[in-house]
Amino acid sequence: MSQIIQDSRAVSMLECMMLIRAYEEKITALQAAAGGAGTCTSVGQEASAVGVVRALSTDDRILTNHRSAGHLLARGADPGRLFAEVMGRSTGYCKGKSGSLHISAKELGVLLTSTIVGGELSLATGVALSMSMLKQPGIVACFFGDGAACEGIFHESLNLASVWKLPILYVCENNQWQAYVHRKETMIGDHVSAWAKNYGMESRTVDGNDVEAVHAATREAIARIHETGKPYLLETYTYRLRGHFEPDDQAYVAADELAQWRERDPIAQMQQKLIARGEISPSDIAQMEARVAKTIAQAAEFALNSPFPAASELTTDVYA
Ligand SMILES: Cc1ncc(C[n+]2csc(CCOP(=O)(O)OP(=O)(O)O)c2C)c(N)n1
Repeated sequence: MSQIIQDSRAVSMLECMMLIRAYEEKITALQAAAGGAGTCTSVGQEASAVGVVRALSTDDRILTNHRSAGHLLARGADPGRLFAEVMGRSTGYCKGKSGSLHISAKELGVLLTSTIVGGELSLATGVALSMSMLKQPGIVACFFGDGAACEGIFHESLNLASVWKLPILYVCENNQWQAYVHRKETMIGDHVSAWAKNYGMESRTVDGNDVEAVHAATREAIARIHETGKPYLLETYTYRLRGHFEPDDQAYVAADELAQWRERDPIAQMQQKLIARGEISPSDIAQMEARVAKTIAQAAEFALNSPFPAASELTTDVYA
């Protein structure tokens, strides 16, 4: 049963990050074994997903991009239904018709996953406009990458959101990569947050590999949105540890840069931090790992045993 999770205790956030990592490692392994095309993973970005999503309320809406598994799982998505969706099974969130790139889960308030880079930016702005006009509670959280921020749609969306004073949290996950191109080749400066000023918008960059820092910054950002009635841009500075789209040997990635960011793996960092603070022990981590492994194994089993949609379903639930 899917449910929105709002537990922001450090240990719970760590276990959620571990679940996301295990989910993505399993889906890439299953796809590699089947020899099929893979997904865009968010390995390395788990702290950003969990830190932000666990700060949202049940009224808030989420729109995201092609690297969405972390956002969905942090929101409480059922990993079995997620596996099923990516494997094209009828028990998936969209009856197996969206794959990993277009999942929506209305019951979780996740309205859209967009593989049109930047597409979520204008749609999220539209959703916030509608919520504002209908006087609905809550805000919109919109996740996008540094590549999307380099597109015109980012600037148009921020401009209008500021002019219209929309309740929206733009979350730029600056993972340094734009498909196979390093952001330094396409982006001026290091931080997307600096651009928000031009649109009269408050913004901040936070260490995207520190889940507690992301969580605290998100809570502050949301408080500012409620206080000012205006949008806010939060940049989580992080790194994409796997390739753009599986399979991907990352041959184009500088080995020393990758090694440096692997040293800052958000999950290992959080485990060490909580052990140092005496909040958990190595044996607690082993138990968490076992729990997560069991959940993921059962979820994959559920999906693998689920049927594909019938051919007669081909044109139902599809809009074009
Ligand atoms: C409008 C559009 N242009 C190009 C692509 C091809 N494409 C898919 S992902 C991607 C890179 C996106 O980079 P970023 O927004 O930083 O997100 P990240 O993949 O790093 O999470 C590109 C160019 C696309 N899907 N849509």
